[in-house]
Amino acid sequence: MGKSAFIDEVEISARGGKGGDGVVSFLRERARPRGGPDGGDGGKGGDVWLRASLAMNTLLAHRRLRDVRAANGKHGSGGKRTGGDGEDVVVGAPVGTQILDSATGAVHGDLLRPRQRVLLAGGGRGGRGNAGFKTSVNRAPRRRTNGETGEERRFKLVLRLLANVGLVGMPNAGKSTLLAAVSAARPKIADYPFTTLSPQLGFVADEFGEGVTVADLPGLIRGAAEGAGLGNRFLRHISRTAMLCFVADIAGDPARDCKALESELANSSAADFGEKPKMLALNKTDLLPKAEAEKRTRTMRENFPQFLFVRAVSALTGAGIKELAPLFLQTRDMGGDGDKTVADGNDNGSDNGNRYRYSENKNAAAAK
Ligand SMILES: Nc1nc2c(ncn2[C@@H]2O[C@H](COP(=O)(O)OP(=O)(O)OP(=O)(O)O)[C@@H](O)[C@H]2O)c(=O)[nH]1
Ligand SMILES: [Mg+2]
Repeated sequence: MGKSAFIDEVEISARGGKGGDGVVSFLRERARPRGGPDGGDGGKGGDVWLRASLAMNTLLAHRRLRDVRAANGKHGSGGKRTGGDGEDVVVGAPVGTQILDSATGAVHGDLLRPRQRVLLAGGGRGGRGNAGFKTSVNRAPRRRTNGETGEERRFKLVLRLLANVGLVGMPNAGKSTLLAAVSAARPKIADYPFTTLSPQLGFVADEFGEGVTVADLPGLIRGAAEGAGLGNRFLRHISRTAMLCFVADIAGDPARDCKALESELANSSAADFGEKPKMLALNKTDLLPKAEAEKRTRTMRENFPQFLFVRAVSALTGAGIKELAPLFLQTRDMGGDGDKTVADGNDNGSDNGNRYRYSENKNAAAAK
């Protein structure tokens, strides 16, 4: 998917249908010349809904929508017939879409689970026909009311992908290769920086086919938080992950890379990444002699106690990758918004605090 196809912010306006009018009508039959009022009520105007779909991962299609209108209700008719309701319009949107009121910026809704629906604009109520105004003192009312207009509102839709784990790293660190190695996802991989132009999702499954989603982001560079490169624009897509996995080239300067990544996250306005659990995958071990790779891994573990886990892997050869998957799967039990991730179908909504089944790094809790 090219950069242009990944749209994660759009404005749309939604208008509910107008309610149908009530009508004035009197029963006229040869046998019953004064049959009384029988004007029916108008039908309700249709609603406009947004509905979460797993099949979408961009708001591209919504750019062309702009104005979404539901159908008007039908007018009532004689014989006390109520007009039909206007049809609802249901617009699909990716899971993770936030709905903000354009005028106030307030959060109107958040699509967190597949098939969840949020009402954007309600249809107007139908008017009342004169049949409904009949009383003991007024047996032939000529009163009726018009249908109400539907709600009209403007929203900003903002996509924040929901994933359990977010991969962050410098360009070329091997994030996409890692995603391909742990999941069935087939992101573009190439030997130049900024191969990945938009977030990609992969699914890591356990032996029962249940699992977690992993988001692969475009590479971050120094100054990303200030808007340099592509990374900054996409940081919000990992703002709701349960855990971040830093990916660094072990054959390069992983300590420098990790520090740079941390400062970019610290300066980002997308979220408070300081609070987020982090782990580190030292990638490309195949480029170093085994002893050297082990030594560097130890050093990194000592110097970066904030990482819950430090693992040496080779996304290319697959070394160490099997051991990575369980660490990713662990995030199912972690607190935070990651719990709300239901792309894996694990929608139990449980929230039993922030806990890790285990952490190899005793200092991790204390260090930040
Ligand atoms: N030797 C070796 N090369 C690797 C490994 N993992 C990835 N590479 C190579 O590194 C290059 C970059 O890999 P990508 O997966 O595209 O890196 P990325 O971090 O996704 O890069 P961007 O999307 O540009 O940020 C490719 O040529 C990969 O084949 C590894 O474990 N060992
Ligand atoms: Mg990539």
